[in-house]
This record gives sequence, C-alpha cells and structure tokens, in this order.
Amino acid sequence: RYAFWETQPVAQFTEGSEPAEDGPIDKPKTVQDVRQEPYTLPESFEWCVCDLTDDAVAHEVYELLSNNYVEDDDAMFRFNYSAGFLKWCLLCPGHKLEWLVGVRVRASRKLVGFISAVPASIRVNASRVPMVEINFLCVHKKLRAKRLAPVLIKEITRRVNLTDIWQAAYTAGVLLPKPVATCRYYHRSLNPRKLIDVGFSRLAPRMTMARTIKLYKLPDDPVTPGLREARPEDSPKIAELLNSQLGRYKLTQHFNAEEVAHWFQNIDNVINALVVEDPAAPGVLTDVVSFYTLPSSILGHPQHTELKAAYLYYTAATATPLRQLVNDAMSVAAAKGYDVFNALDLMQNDTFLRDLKFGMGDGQLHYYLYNWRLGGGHSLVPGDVGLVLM
Ligand code: NHW
Ligand code: EN5
Repeated sequence: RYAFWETQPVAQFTEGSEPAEDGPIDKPKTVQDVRQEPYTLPESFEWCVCDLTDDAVAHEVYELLSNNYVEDDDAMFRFNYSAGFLKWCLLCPGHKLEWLVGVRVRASRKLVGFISAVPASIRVNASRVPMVEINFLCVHKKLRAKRLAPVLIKEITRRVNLTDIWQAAYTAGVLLPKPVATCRYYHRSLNPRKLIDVGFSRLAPRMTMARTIKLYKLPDDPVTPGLREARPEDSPKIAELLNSQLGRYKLTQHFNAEEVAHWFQNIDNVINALVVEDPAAPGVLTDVVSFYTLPSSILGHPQHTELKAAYLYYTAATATPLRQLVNDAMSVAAAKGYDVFNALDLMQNDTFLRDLKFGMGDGQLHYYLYNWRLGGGHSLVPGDVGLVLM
C-alpha cells in the first residue's frame, strides 16, 4: 500500500504492540552515521539550493508552487502563497539555505521540485524535542508519479540529520502512515457574494443573497479596548503569554522571544499579529490573536482569479473571551478586504466556531511526526493540538 512510507521511521497503520512510552522510532544515530553524498536523482535532473534572499529565486519557487502546489478535492482552487510570504516563513530564525531544496532540469535549469525544512522546538506531551517543520513539498505536474517525492524527502532528511536533528513535524491533506491527529478546516464568509460566485460556498436553502450578506456583516472596527498591532518590543511578553497558554496542549511549539519577534509581526498580506494591552495597566499584555494570508487561485473562473483568505494562526486569551478576540481579528480582516477567514478545529477553537458562524469545510488536515512515536500508539484529538503550520 505505502511502498515508500513502510520503509520510514513513522508510525504504521498495522502496528499492534507499541512501547508504552513516547520516543524515537529509529535506533539512535550520530552525524557520523549519515550518508555524505546527496541522493541520486534521475540523470536529467540536479539538486539546487533555493536561496530565497535572492528575489529572482524566490520568484521561481513562487511560480512552481503557484502552478503546481495543493488544490482542493475538486480542483477549483489552488494555494497561491506569495513570494513575500515564502521569504517570511522560510527565512525564519535558525533557517539554513541548504534546507530549501530544489530540483532543476539539467538542460533548461527550470525549477521542477521543492521541499523545505525550518527548525522548531516542538513539545510532544512532556518531551521538548528539537525538530524541523517540513513544508512546500512540490513536484511539477508533468513529473508526477515518477517517485521523485521520496527522493526529495530522503534528501531533506539527510541534510537535517547532518545537523544532528532526527525528528520532524509536518501536515498534509492526504492520509499517510500515520496521523498523530486529524483536524478539520472551518470557513467563515467575509465576502459571501464572491464566495458563492466562485463556488467556494453556496446560498443556504431558503436564504436570499441580501439576507446572507447581512448575516455575515461584521463591525467596521474591533471592540476590545486596548487591542493594537504587536510590536517588536512586545516579543518577550508575547512569548511568556503564548508559551504559558500553549502549555495546555499535547503537541505544540515552544517559541523564544526571537522566534516570537519573527512569527508575530505585522507584514501586509503576509502576517498580522494583534495584542491586547490592558488599558488599566499599561505595559501588561493579556491576549494575542494572529492570522496569516494565504490566497488561493480560482481555477477557470471568467471574472475572479484570486480568493483572499486569512488563516487563524495562534491565539492566547487570558482576559478577553477567545470568541471576542477572534471576532475582532475577523473584523480587521474584513476591513482589509479578505474574502474568507479560515480556522482549524484545534486548540480551543471549537468553543467559538459555531457562534462566530464558521461552517465546516470539505478539507482535512492530518498532523504527522517523523521518527517520534506516541506511547501506546495513542493518537490525539484536535483539542490536544496546539501547533499551526503554514
Ligand atoms: S502537504 C502538501 C504536499 N504537496 C502537494 O500536495 C502539492 C501537490 N502535489 C505534488 O506536488 C505539506 C505531488 O503530488 C507530491 C507527491 C510532491 C506531493 N507528503 O513522487 P511520487 C508538505 O509539504 C507519497 C508525504 O511518485 P507525486 C508536507 C505517496 O504516499 N508523502 O508522487 C510534506 C507515495 O509514497 P508511498 C507524500 O505525486 C511532508 C510517494 O509520495 C505526499 O509525483 C513530507 C509517491 O511519490 C505528501 N504530501 O509527488 C514528508 N503525497 O509510500 C516529510 C504523496 O505511498 C518527512 N506522498 O508509496 C520528514 C522529513 C524530514 C525528517 C528530518 C529528521
Ligand atoms: C500544509 N501546510 O481542501 C497544508 N481546502 O476545507 C497542506 N474547501 O477550502 C494541506 N471542493 O469547504 C492542505 N467551502 C489541505 C487542504 C487543501 C485545500 C482544501 C478546503 C478546506 C476548502 C472549501 C472549498 C471547497 C470547494 C469544493 C469549502 C465550503 C465553505 C462554506 C462556507 C460557508 C459555511 C459553510 C461552509
């Protein structure tokens, strides 16, 4: 069934009696044990490092993904990560250019494959493990089903292992051996007319367009006193707030202040991070809410070409009701012209999805760990997950 994944140190569907404790699946190895030579590609291809600090290269990666990356089940929409977004999320603290792996056609130099890794401190139950997050695995549509993906995966594994990191976290819409958790996408219409026009959503039975637009109307401005954009100097306080709130989950990321300064900043059309500064206690931050921008191309529509989507990133609520915080973030997004606000059912999100008029999407998101087993083969429920990948 899974010719490649059956050979990898990942939990398998067939396992019966797993060890009771969490821990690595592979026997311990050292950097000396790691193969020195890159894996062999078919003769007509070659490896390259995609130096995203070079805007021309960032644009090549953008073009590859824009034409060949993830689509929904009915091939109506395709993720269209912007070049600026790719630079932000792949040139993060601790990034290594050798982990931005490309495959080019030797003859033409055309970029036809990509995979990335960025470092992250991941906590699984009681263990804090240095890992990488793997993302943006992509093979050009004309080169599919030729077993190039396993070569990309083995090569990035080798490059990560060379730095003495042995575990990874990744998410995918497809089912592979074996998810640690499975989450669902939820969608909140901000611009229902356009969503209906392009087939992203439908007019509910017995609803008119006018009533639908009214139903989804949001306030022009946020209502929480003290809500403002996060600033670089907030980072130590945000880190404290966030890590303490993320303490409740079984799978999550630990952020240091430098990482917070990167992941919780405000870059137009890339990332928005808001904080609540207690109006009664200047300098005290009580809440955080953030969302990232990931448009989708609308495939084959005569008028509309792009769906502007915001994705809820991390939240940390201690003084403001989570529901109000997220509603404020949605008001901000609506005012900025986003068409839809998306969220997963992880963290405590199930406490507001209904009230805030989110509807369940047709997509799932499976969470995976490489070379890390959950004791007893137990999997997590969405409410145990406090990890959001881009
Ligand atoms: S998930 C998004 C992945 N990208 C896309 O879906 C874009 C559109 N599709 C494509 O570009 C986010 C191709 O279809 C891809 C597969 C490249 C997906 N993850 O080359 P073959 C991520 O980026 C397995 C993992 O012939 P292809 C996370 C498949 O099951 N494996 O197929 C990435 C089969 O193996 P099997 C996937 O269609 C995490 C084999 O690939 C997969 O031309 C990566 C077939 O290969 C997926 N999304 O190319 C793992 N989709 O066992 C990281 C298919 O069944 C692991 N496959 O025979 C950790 C590494 C680091 C460790 C460090 C310690
Ligand atoms: C790695 N970081 O399927 C990520 N999206 O629901 C890779 N559906 O947008 C993994 N099919 O339900 C990504 N509208 C896996 C997801 C791949 C993309 C995907 C789904 C998520 C999606 C939309 C459009 C469906 C079009 C037909 C959807 C219904 C929304 C509606 C809004 C109003 C209230 C009811 C629901």
